[in-house]
Amino acid sequence: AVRTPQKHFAPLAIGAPEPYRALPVRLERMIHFVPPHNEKIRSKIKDIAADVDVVLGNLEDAIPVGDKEAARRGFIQMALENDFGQTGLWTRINCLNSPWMLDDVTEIVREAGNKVDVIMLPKVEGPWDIHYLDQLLAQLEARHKVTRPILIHAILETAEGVKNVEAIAAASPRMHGMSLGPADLAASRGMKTTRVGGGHPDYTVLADADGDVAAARARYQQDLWHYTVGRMVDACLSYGLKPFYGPFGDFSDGPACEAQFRNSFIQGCLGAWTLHPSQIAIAKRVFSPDEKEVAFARRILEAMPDGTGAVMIDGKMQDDATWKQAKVIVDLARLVATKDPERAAVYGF
Ligand code: 1VU
Ligand code: MG
Repeated sequence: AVRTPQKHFAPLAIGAPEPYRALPVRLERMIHFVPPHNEKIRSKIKDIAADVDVVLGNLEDAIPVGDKEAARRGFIQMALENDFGQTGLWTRINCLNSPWMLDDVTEIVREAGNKVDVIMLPKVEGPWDIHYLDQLLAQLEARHKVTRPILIHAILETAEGVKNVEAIAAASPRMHGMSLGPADLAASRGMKTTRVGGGHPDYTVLADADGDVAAARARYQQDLWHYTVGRMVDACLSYGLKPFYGPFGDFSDGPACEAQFRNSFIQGCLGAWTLHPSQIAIAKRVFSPDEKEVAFARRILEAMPDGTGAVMIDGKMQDDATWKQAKVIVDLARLVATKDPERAAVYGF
C-alpha cells in the first residue's frame, strides 16, 4: 500500500520543510568516506572537500565500538566548522536496530540539521525502514527549524533489501538514491567471497571444449554484481532516484577498482564510494563521461536539433532513441563542467 499522491508530498510533521518534488541537481561522482573520529583526517577536511563531490562522515561499520560517540561528535564538528559550498555533506548513521542510531539522528539534526544534505541508512530491508526514518526526520526538522529536507540514501546490502528494492525506492519523496553494499550483501546471501566488491577468480564461465574436455581452455571471469546493480538501477530510475556502486576494498588494485566502477557507470550508476584518497581520481575518471563519447553525442544532438528523424553519422544510424542516449551523456558532461574546469575545457564547453 502507498500513500495517496497528495499525502505523499505532504510534510510528515507540522513545521517540517516541504519534500522535494524533484531531486536537487548535484554532481556526485564519488561519495568520499572519512572516519570522523580521526582528528588528523578531520583537520584536512577543507582540502578533501575541495577535491571531491561528496564528503561522508561514516559512523557505522569501520568505526570501533569505543569510538562511536567520538565519530558522531567529530562529524558534527566538521559540519559546523567548514563551508562545503557545492560539495555535498552526508553522514552514514548506524543501523536502525543498533544502540547508536537514535542519538546519531537526534544529535546530528539538532546540531547540524541545516548543513547535512543526505543521511545514508545502512542495511535497509524494506519500505518500513524508510518510513520510520522519514517520520523521525520530519519531527526533528520541525523542532530544530531545518529549512531544507534532509534526504535519505539507502544501502542495498541484504537479501531482503534486494527483494524489496522497488518498494524501498517508492517509500518516500525523501529518497535520494541507493548504493550497492557488496560486503554485507555477500554475507547476507551466503555468497562465498571475502572481497569487498569486484570480481572473484572462481566466478567464471568456461569456453567450450574443442573435443578434449581435459585440454586447457579459456575461462572468463564474470561480474558478480551485474544482477543486483541492474535491479537497483531499474528501481532507482523508475522513481527518479540516483543509483551508486558502493565500495571497492582492494586499494592496491586500482585497475580492478576502475573496471568495477566503470561497469556500474555504463549500467547506469552515477558514482561510487571512495574509501581511500587513491580512489578519488579513479572515480573522477570513470564517472565523468569520456571526451570522445561526449564529442560524438554532441554531433548526434546537432544532427537532429528537434530530437526526431533518422540520420547517419559515421555509418551508424541515429534516431529519436539515440538522441536521448546522447542527451544523457551531454547533460552529464555539462554537469561535470560546472564543477570541474579541467574537464570543462576538455569537453570544449
Ligand atoms: O599521509 P597521511 O598520514 O597524512 O594520511 C594518510 C591517511 O590518513 C589518509 N587517508 C584518508 N584521508 C581521507 N579520507 C580517507 N578515507 C583516508 N584514508 C586514508 O591518506 C594517507 C595514506 O593513507 P594509508 O594508505 O596509510 O592508509 P591508512 O592505513 O592510514 O588508512 C586505511 C583506512 C582503511 C583505515 C582508511 O583509508 C579509512 O579509514 N578508510 C575509510 C574506510 C571506511 O569508511 N570503511 C567503511 C565503508 S566500506 C563498508 O562499510 C563495507 C565494506
Ligand atoms: Mg555495510
